[in-house]
Amino acid sequence: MKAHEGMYIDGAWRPAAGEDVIEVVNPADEQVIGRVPAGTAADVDSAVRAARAALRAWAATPPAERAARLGALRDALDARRDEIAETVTAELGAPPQLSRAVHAALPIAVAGSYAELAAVYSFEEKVGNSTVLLEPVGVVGAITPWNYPLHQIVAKAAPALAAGCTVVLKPAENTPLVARLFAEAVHEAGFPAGVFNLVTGFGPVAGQALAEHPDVDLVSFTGSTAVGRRIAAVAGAAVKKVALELGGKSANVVLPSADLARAVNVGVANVMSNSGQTCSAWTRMLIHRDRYDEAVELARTAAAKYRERIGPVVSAEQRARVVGHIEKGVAEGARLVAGGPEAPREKGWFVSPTVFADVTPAMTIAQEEIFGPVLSILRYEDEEDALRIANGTVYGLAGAVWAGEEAEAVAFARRMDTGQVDINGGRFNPLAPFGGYKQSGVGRELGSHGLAEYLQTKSLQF
Ligand code: TXE
Repeated sequence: MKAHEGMYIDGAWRPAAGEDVIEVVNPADEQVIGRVPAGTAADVDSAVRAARAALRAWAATPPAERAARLGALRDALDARRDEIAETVTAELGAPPQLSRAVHAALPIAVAGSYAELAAVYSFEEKVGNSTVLLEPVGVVGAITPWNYPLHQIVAKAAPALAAGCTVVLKPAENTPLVARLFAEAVHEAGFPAGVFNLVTGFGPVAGQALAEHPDVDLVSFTGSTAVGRRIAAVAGAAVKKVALELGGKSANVVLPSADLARAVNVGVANVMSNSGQTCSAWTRMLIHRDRYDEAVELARTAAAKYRERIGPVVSAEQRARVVGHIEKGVAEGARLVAGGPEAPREKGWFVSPTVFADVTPAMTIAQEEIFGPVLSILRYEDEEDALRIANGTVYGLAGAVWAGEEAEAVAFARRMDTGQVDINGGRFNPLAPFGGYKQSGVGRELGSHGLAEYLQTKSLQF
């Protein structure tokens, strides 16, 4: 098998229908590191057929057995921990430490959480004289981005499989190698043939074919708002279910009583991590006018620490997009206090850790997702002003509030139009639902809320 070593369909690696390949490039040095098939509608169709054929038996498999397979998947991923980290470093450009601590560790934890959840989840409820059965939605088409390549896959595939759905995955074209590792782990974990299928390919070809396929019952998509809108329109026309996890422009609200140095340092780290390619990143830092200058100085110093440490962004295209936003920030009158549009290295798609001060809420850099290491610091007058600014974008994915007392931060967080808020720093919880208010998306991922997305109800009346 060549062209290029096939796709995982119906329990085996099978040759692609066509000859086209995707060249995978290391963003840090622009070298080609691998090739995978560029799947077409024919490959998607084979995968969807396999998923459909496997559905009834998998849906009828006792949850305890589904949980056991997920536990084996978690272990198979764990056994590949180093390989996963190395692969993500190679195809995303993430620094090795980040790859180990986040890109490998997080999805292993999430797979483990669904192994546990599937074992205890109640797939039947009593409501008065009715029994409500929670049944799998059916064949899931999962379309994932490159920013946390394995996490995005596991955050969809694990709850779908736990629910009893079967899956066809179309991962991002920039990061298909870790998706292949995932398919190997699924195979090793002993899932029946057809329960999970992988089709690599480009978005407008393989992705579109999957979203449009009439035999897909639910499309779960994470990516750009533009593509999300298109998928929602296609799904809407076919009355197909969708889950969408789209962009963000999250506010990091530092209330006057907060520990300013800690809030700013953690805030800068949050934006620079993964070179800013995080949908939930706190890209707008909101500071009270009395502490504004001090905060800007702290942010300038903090950003400098990332100059040597930061990885590249994923592609030349992404770099051009980020640089375009930085140039727009300058043109619209924001004050550059760190970084800027110039390429810091000759090779690789690097962007300097960039901080803008004197950003006003109407500026493009305060409204649009940049998806690069760019922080905007905005000034607010009082709490009401801070709330207006925080809620003043089309997005509502995440955010943060810092205050001297937790209760004060929580009171503010209750008024934010957003799906997740970190209180005085917060800590990642794989069981907490993640997803957007407003145009940041539809549906939730992770934990039992993430599992519920893949279930539909049937009421038996007695
Ligand atoms: O996303 P795309 P891109 C945002 C971020 C970034 C921008 C562009 O702001 O700068 O999107 O990134 C598949 N039908 N996010 O261009 O194109 C594609 O193959 C079906 C936010 O990489 O949306 C990939 O698998 N599928 C974000 C996936 O969609 C299609 C993460 C995402 O790619 C398709 C990534 C089509 N017509 C980017 N076109 C987040 N929310 O985390 C593309 N795809």
